[in-house]
Amino acid sequence: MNAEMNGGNVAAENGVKALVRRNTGDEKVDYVYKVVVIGDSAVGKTQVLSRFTRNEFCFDSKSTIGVEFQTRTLTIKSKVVKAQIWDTAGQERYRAVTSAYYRGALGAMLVYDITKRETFDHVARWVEELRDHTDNSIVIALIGNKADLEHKRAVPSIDAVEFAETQGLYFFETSALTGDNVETAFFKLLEEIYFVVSKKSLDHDDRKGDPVTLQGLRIDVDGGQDLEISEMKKMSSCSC
Ligand SMILES: Nc1nc2c(ncn2[C@@H]2O[C@H](COP(=O)(O)OP(=O)(O)OP(=O)(O)O)[C@@H](O)[C@H]2O)c(=O)[nH]1
Ligand SMILES: [Mg+2]
Repeated sequence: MNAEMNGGNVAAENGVKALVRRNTGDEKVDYVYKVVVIGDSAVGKTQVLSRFTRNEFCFDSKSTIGVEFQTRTLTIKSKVVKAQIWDTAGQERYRAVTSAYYRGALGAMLVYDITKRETFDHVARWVEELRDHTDNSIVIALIGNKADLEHKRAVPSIDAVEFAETQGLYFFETSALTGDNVETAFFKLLEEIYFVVSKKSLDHDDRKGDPVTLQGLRIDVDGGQDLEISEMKKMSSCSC
């Protein structure tokens, strides 16, 4: 298990300030945000993630087994934010990991396939599961993926817009294949997480003595390789 998973997870749980040291030299990371990607099998979760973190796409993507995460570091409002994005199988039979998977998540990408109506019909169930296992301040983006397959569309955008509005979700249609909107969706999600975390910190400042742990905790993670793709990936099939 890598250093980030041992020490960084604490940071991810609360979006607290973290200093992650690497063997290759010191790199300051202000925040580590854990984001989970969920949705039915084959909607393109792994490929959306792969597009965002590595700018890669694979046509022959295999179903994910187990859990893996990938990271990408970016700057939001002059802060260095490391997005730690978790991916798992949409298939029921692999979904025994639920609580551990959701623990500490500040954001979620809920993906469906615009060409498969049933993947959209299941979205309400996924939202329920998220609400059951995460903090109610979690930021959720509903993602209609495979937007390049317009000729096969089975879910009108308006249906998703209405659902997103009633549930308070952000909504984007993306294509992992062409890359359309993938960056926009992740950036929006991460920026909103930044605002939520900042607001919580401010609220905490206003209520002195409240034992909220969001502020003032600095974590030093020494040594070890800071793997960009989790060790667990080794246990799972390749995404390609
Ligand atoms: N045309 C098109 N195909 C896509 C897109 N995204 C993913 N795919 C294809 O859809 C299939 C499933 O993609 P995955 O990313 O493996 O799906 P998943 O949601 O991770 O599936 P599980 O791991 O089983 O839960 C693969 O054949 C991908 O190449 C997209 O935006 N457009
Ligand atoms: Mg997958």
